[in-house]
Amino acid sequence: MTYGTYLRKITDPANRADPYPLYAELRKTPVLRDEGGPYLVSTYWEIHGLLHDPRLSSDPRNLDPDAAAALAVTEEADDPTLPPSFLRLDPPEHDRLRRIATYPFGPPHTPRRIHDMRGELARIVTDLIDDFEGRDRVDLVDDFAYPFPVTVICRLLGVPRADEPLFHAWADTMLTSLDPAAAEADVAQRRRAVRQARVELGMYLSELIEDRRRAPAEDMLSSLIHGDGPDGRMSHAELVSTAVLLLIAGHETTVNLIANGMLTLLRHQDVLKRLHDDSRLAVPLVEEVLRYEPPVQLLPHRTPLTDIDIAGVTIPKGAAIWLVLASGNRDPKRFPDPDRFDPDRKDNQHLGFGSGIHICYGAPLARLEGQIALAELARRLENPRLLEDPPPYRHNAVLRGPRHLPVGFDGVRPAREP
Ligand code: PIM
Repeated sequence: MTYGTYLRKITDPANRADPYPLYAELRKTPVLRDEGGPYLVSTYWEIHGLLHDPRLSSDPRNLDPDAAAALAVTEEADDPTLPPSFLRLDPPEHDRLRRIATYPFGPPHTPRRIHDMRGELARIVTDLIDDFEGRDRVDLVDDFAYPFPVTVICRLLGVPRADEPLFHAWADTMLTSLDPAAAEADVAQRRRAVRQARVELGMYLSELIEDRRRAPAEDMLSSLIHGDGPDGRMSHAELVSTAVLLLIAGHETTVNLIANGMLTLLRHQDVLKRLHDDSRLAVPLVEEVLRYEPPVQLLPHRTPLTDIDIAGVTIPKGAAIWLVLASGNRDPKRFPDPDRFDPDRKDNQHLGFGSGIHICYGAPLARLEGQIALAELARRLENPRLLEDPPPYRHNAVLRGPRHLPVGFDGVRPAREP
């Protein structure tokens, strides 16, 4: 598969800080065949329709060989040691695994799991901001937006926080499979690296799962191993794949939600001031950040199980489809004045968490993490300001966010009494 002009532009680092004019151009052709490459879908209702269409598969094994050839992600599908995670499976396998993973994570079986973490999340945030005292500038990515969700997902799953340097390196390598530019560079070499990283992370988590089998603890891995619902238990290999997914997803996306959120607030000081005065604004604000600057910009490698007619185009079975969520979020046919950042927006049914059966499993946790993080930063930092605008961005065009976010401030207000 080749990448056409548009994918080249989307992945061009020069467009990373502001890809939105490019998306506006894309929307002139809602379903666009990118010069022999993937079909790019960029308008809200077309993306929404496809996300709810059972003819669209998330399993890369359904891509025709041409479309699959350039995708390092097919490593996950080909890996003989580990089955694909539910992110890359269709019903009924997807539904069974996601349901089992939901028992220890949320309603109806564990309705208070995330709610009960509120105090713990607030303490982690307080400690990180306390460490800013005596400084007049920080990197909000390295000093806050990254360590916060990592600490949370480690505690939730039961992964030792001290092992972060180890799994961070594997996670980074695996995420290059989502980077269209990287996938084009040296496909064979990249596939090997991605497969190797996934195998090593899998072996690491497999050992941890064996430990918990012998000695259960109060964490999600233990619940997944020992819990028994109407769907039964996962096999050991399914458990490992699920743990790989949750660990990576839980720590590589919320960092961008928090960093994109702070960047947007620092560019809209009136909204920052409102949040400082009333932390309840954090709830609609996080939804607007998810619309305006979504951490997952596009969903690559979906494919039709049969020819699909949409917006006057026939997308053939097996073709690669890329759903540009961030473009749908700026579609004026769905959101009035879409390029305006407006936390008071009504009817904000954004695509930041996707939609349909694959809608973000971690959304309740991501929302709470985003709300607490942004509210506390707004409350405690005195006169915060951007030191670099735009900040330097990560290479990845799919999981988009600043690599660093240098912020200056005049002081740190005291923490709230616990
Ligand atoms: N990661 C965490 N939530 C969603 C993701 C994701 C979605 C699509 C591609 C890559 C990662």
